[in-house]
Amino acid sequence: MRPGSRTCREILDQGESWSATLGSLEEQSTGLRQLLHRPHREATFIGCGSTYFLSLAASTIWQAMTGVSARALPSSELWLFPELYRPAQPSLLVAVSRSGETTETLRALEMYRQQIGGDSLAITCDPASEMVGLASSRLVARNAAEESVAQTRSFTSMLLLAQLACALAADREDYLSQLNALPAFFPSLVKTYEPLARRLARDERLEHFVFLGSGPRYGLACEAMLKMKEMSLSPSEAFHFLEFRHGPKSTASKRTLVIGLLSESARDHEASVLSEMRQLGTKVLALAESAEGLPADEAIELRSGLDEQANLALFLPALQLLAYHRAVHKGLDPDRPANLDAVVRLPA
Ligand code: F1P
Repeated sequence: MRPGSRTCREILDQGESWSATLGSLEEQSTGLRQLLHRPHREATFIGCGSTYFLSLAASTIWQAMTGVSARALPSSELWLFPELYRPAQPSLLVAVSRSGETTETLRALEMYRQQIGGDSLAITCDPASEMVGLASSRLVARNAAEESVAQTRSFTSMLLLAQLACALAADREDYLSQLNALPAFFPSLVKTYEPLARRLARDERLEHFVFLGSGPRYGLACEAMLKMKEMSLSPSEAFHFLEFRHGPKSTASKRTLVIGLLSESARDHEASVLSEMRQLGTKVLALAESAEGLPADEAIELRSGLDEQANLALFLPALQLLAYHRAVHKGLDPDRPANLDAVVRLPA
């Protein structure tokens, strides 16, 4: 089997996972609406690695949609330091895990049930996982689990589930229909930008990758950074857009590719960071609804016309392909990242 062939297929099949997952909401939402409509004072999203980054993105959307205070934590923080993170009651815990078997997430959920006692929702790809048995309710992504270690289609499909939960909690039919529009944009996005991802991945002048995002796009920037690290073992970092000026820019050089995931509402402020980085000699790849007027060497235009809180999943496929092609170009096998297991299970 060609190195990386599984990962490549999983990235390219992603649109089908989105359609299947979105299409399953009706059947999955019985009972869930009731749970999500309870008057929670706080929501806490937890996960590990990719699913922690997903939690970062989802918690900002939750707060914006519902007006209920929401935050994201690595599962280990909630498990090991419950007194530091005790949520206001009544509260909702949203545990996100592809496998539903990661020890830290299971321990955090158990601790939450025993010591805090609020509602909980599991978002996963595995309906038979231990996490599903521990939570009060569940949302399961369809056709989204991977054979590969690195999360690609599972990440975006579980992100969609978290966004669907936000729409249900806030009774936002308009947001639901925007989410349902996403799969239609996938094929042309991948077709148009796969060659760009491959070309940039093969550019040997580039050896440092910096991913920038604000709001929910910060979580996506972190996830894109993790893909680059896991698959291609390349030095990569993620920052909130404007934070990059506060120290990290000292590492910027002509060997750096700055990848900006632009919002609509803070676009001008974010663009000025990109412009500054170009002046420092970095190469800039901008991802935005439209690239018109952006200071970028290369651009990926989403052209979805969707709200900036709805179009999130569209930012990731090209960046997953960038990491995949970089790995293959370096002679690595993205299906088998170095030193990694698909699930981290800690001894009892
Ligand atoms: C979380 C995770 C993955 C990562 C790694 C180990 O798994 O951190 O994001 O790629 O291989 O596990 P899960 O709890 O979402 O199953």
